[in-house]
Formats: sequence, C-alpha cells, structure tokens
Amino acid sequence: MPCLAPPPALRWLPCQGWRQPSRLTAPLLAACTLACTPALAATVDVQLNGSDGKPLLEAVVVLESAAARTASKPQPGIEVGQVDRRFAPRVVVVPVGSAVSFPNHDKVRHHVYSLSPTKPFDIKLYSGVPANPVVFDRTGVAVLGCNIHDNMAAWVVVVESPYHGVSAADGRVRIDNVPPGHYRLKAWHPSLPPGTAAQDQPLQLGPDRAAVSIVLPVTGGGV
Ligand SMILES: [Cu+2]
Repeated sequence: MPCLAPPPALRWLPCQGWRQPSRLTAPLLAACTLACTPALAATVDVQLNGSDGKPLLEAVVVLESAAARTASKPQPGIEVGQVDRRFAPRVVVVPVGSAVSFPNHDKVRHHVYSLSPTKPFDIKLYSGVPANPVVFDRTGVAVLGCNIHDNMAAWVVVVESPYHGVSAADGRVRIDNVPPGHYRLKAWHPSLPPGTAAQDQPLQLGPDRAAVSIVLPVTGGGV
C-alpha cells in the first residue's frame, strides 16, 4: 500500500496506508477536515426584472468561469414533462452532457421535437415515458415544440457550469455553494428575440453573499 501524503496535522503518525484510514486515524481525519476547511462558498442572489419593472418569470442565470467549466458535470434525473398540454418545466438549465427525460403525464399523445443546432431530436407520438432520454451534448439553447400542439414550447439551456438557476414568479434566482472567484454572470430570457445573446457582466465573488440586479429588455413579466 503506497503512503500518500497525509494532511499536515497527521504527519507525526506513522504511515498506515492513507487510502484506508484506520480506526485511529479516521476520527482524526474527520476532525481535521472540519477544523481546517475554510468556508469557501458563497450564495449569489439575482433579481431579474423586465424593462417595465415587472419581475421576470423563467429567466436564466449562469455563472461562467474556467473553474466552473472544470467543475461542470452531467446532472442526472432531469425531466421535462408534459402536463395539461404544457411543458413542465418550460425552461430548464442543464450542464452539458446531461440526459433529459420527457415523460408524458397527459392522456393525449405528444410528439416532442427540436430543430435547434444545439440538439436536434424528434420523439414521435408517444404516451408515458420515452424509452431513451435525450443527451444534450453541446452548449446553447434548444427550443422544443410539439408537432401536435403548436402552442407548446420549452427551452433547454445547455451550459458548462454547475452554478445556474431559473427565476420564479418573483424574478429571483438563488445560487448556493459558489466558490469565490471571477465569473461572467450571464442572464437570458426565452422572450428575448430569437438568437439574442445572453446579457453578460463580470462578477467578482468573495466568500460572502452577493446580490445582483439585472434588467432584461422584456416586458409583461416575461410570461
Ligand atoms: Cu403535444
């Protein structure tokens, strides 16, 4: 068993195979982890309003950085269902590589598709849960529709960051556990004209809470 470098507080202990701490070292390791790990995560509160001052529903916020790209990994268990002939949720943010399932909770059949270069796909008329989820393997926005019900629309925003959120009716997005660092804060709403780039601003984040207000050129609460 190779002896990997132990934490500094435990260097006086003889090597006992650090891959598997013994009954003696395990509690010491746990105590050291608690005592030695600084609080290295902040919460980012974002308030999104339209140009008419109304809070925006379903606005997307993403914090991007080189470190965020490295920390990004596919998120399991994401669903975009269909309920009462609407997508639920209508807007979802997923890290690149995530597989999204499209369960149909209605009695009518749906035919979900996307023509977007980010992820073209087509799930022909179906009930229940389609056999295969759709893997979103490129960043960007995929606009989803239903071939049967023209008024159904949803947006899958594919990002390379674990730090993101979608606003509730009060226009708020709260992103927890964000490490300090320099980020680009990007905000977008599906009511923006097609092809509009996300609004982009720098965010220097320390270990404390940060509050940001953003106005997007959308009116009527974005509904
Ligand atoms: Cu449909």
